[in-house]
Amino acid sequence: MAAKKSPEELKSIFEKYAAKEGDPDQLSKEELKLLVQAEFPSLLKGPSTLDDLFKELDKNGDGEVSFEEFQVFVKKLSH
Ligand SMILES: [Ca+2]
Ligand SMILES: [Ca+2]
Repeated sequence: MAAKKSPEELKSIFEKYAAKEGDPDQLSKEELKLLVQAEFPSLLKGPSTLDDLFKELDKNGDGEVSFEEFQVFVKKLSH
């Protein structure tokens, strides 16, 4: 498991990747992929794919992950 990150670190990670393209407050699937590959590669070693993760996080189905939706991911990390 990756070293635990503080809420502040997670927020700055979210902002860094969300700002790469399109809406700077929303993570696209591509941005989520870059974020997970760079910061949490261990999450992609299990059976769940990035598609599964993205679907799980994008609760309102608008094709992007808001910081609020990202909290589910944060909770996953703390388990
Ligand atoms: Ca974005
Ligand atoms: Ca969404």
